[in-house]
Amino acid sequence: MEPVKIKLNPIIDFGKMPIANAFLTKEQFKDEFFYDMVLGYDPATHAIGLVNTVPPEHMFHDHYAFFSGTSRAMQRHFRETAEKLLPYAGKGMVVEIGSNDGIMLEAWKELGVRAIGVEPSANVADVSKSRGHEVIAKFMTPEVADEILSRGKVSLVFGANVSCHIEGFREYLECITRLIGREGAFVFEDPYFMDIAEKTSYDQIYDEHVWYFTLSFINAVLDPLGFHVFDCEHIETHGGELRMYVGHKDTHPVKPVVGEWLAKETDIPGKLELLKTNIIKSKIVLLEILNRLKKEGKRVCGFGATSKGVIVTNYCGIGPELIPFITDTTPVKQGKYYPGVHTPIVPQEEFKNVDYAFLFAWNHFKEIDASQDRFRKAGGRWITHVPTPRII
Ligand code: JHZ
Repeated sequence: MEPVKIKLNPIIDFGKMPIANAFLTKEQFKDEFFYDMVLGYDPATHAIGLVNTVPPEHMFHDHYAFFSGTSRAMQRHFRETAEKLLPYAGKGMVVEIGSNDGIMLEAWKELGVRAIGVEPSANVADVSKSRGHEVIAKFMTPEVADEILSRGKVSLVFGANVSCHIEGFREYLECITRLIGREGAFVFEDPYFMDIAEKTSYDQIYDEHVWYFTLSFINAVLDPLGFHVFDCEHIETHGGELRMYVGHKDTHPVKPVVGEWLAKETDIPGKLELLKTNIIKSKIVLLEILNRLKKEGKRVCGFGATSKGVIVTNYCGIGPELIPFITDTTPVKQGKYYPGVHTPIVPQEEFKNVDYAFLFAWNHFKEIDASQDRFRKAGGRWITHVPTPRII
């Protein structure tokens, strides 16, 4: 069968955006990289993705700023996921694409399963190597697939928040289907387009996220390869994701739940149009809130220097005049400036004497709220823009 061809028609134009994980020093302001961020749709395959992409080497390198292990809740999530997927680990190896600092490799190790990580961002890969994990610090390519297969049989390939980053998605799935063969499984979880549309969580759209997945799109790419999604489940991480299970059509019969989710994926063009309108509304209401707080002389800061917050601040034009600083627990982000708007980032210890904190890390709300009792008790209030801008 002919491999699938994807042609994205522009739908939502966000204007110029910086690289979301490129935290800057003052000296780097003048050389900052911007691109036109436009979301597109292909009616033939239901692909939703970025019309203009940033070369991967600009985003994933030896000074990558996102460390998965910064959230306790995510550590628990990956441990529970490994336990759940244990039956798929079979007698072969597990391969994790985008293994970052080894948060999940650690879980496999504890379960006594051999797992190999593939992680092109050398600095985060080094953290996991230093913990004794087997990691190939490269992008996933046919050569890397050969290298893995030379080390042993693969039962399970897993990827969390990485598959949507890969521009050559068809070639990527070709590598993965070769790794798992007719018997193995590929399980991946990424932000689900239906959640983004429902929650107006437009801040999931940024340079690293080349694709916004639906089941319909994944099946369109897999079909010519002889594979399909045979199971899926909705999970709450990162604001709502669909975990999909991929296997060969002859060996993995489709479970009814897949049909149930597919049935919800109707009128994607209509949902994109609604998203476009809601994003504009969201910006207006958010700016009203922040401008009112400024007039009232309230002290506001940002909480969590996330990739997502880079989109909210740049798209809405929220600079240090509205949010003077952002706190974050990640050492490599501290002392740097937020991409595009150049808001200073400070350690979380400096989260004090604040009336309102904008949750750039809204997806970790439960964990954050539970850890910031003092802020709450002192009368502090959270601001969020998901699903609509409001003070919590
Ligand atoms: P968080 C990144 O997105 C990039 P980001 C990537 N493209 C992706 O898909 C997701 O991750 C998975 C800080 N924090 O997880 C730590 C606190 O300061 O929402 C992080 O910098 N205090 C790979 O960046 C940030 O917030 C806290 O109490 O949008 C969270 O980033 C907690 C819990 C976090 O991912």
